[in-house]
Amino acid sequence: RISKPKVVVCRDLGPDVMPLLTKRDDIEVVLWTEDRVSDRQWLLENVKGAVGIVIVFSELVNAELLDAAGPNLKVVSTMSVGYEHIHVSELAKRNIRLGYTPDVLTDAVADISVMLALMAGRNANETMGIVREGLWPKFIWAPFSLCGPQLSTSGISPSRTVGFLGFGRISQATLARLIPFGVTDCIYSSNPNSSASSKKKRNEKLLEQHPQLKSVRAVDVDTLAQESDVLFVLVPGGPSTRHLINEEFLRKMKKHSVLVNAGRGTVVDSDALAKALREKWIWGAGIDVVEGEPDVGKDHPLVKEPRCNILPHIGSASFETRLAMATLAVDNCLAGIVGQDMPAELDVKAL
Ligand code: 8YV
Repeated sequence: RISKPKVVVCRDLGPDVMPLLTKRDDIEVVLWTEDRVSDRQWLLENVKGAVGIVIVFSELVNAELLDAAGPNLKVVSTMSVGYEHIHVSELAKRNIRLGYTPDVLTDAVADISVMLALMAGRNANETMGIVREGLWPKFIWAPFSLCGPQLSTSGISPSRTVGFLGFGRISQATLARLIPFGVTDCIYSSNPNSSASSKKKRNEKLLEQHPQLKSVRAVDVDTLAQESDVLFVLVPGGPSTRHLINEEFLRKMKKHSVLVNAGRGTVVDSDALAKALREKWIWGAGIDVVEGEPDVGKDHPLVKEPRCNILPHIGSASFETRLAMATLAVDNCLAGIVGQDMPAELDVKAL
């Protein structure tokens, strides 16, 4: 009996997507079921001989895993736009292709970024705590109690400058959502390798797309810290962006500013952020990703800060988006194992 090419799938992708793999008779599908998920050893044993792996963002794809798979492996397909968990140089060395899931999650993550900005500015976590703990009946109302800085700027409040650390698809979709709030000024710090002329072109295009915008500027990191009223961290992560938001950065931010991180946890130094909130260097934070997640228990320094609004990495967690991501991850894998163009491939040799 000739064995069929094996594809290892590192999570049940649900009843709409799994059949795209399991109904095929030209591949063998090995599913890493939820009860085995923390069992790396099982994965290392079962990945042996696979031609493709469909993986999620919480699984490390390193030399150990690739060696365990062996020389048949053609494709790693991650159900994520981020690739911090993937040692891309190890893939490049072995000529293994990488599929990922950009675009389909842009709207969902931009939605949640705006939600976090509103939650952080208007003290959602802190004030919901009052209700949750049964303290509302005893609460003595005063005109300025529980207030926070307003995001909308229509006449009664000064114009807000929104800043973006990283200015890719999700940042630009977030900006578009903020324009109806009256935001007119945008600053960003992005890829140091992109040229001044390409930034200029991008800025002009954005001003044309959004006539209400008065200015879009590429700035250095210091200016970003000093001028942002709301700062969105939307960079991919990895060693080059690790702890870009540290104590020094946070000390430069405005007292009424809000920090949102829906990119990668490693970009923000958690201890520094907890200190910034505790000592009121900034107003609040809205974060969907935390360094060291999911080990974020009740005693985590950020969980203890009432002005820190934390979500457990649900930026892309809408039914529509996860369905599109899972489908794209499978399509990438199926195309890659037979050497075809993948719908969304990252060039591992260029990264
Ligand atoms: C998901 C993400 O939670 O796409 C990413 O990079 O971090 C999130 O969309 C994750 O990808 C699910 O695997």
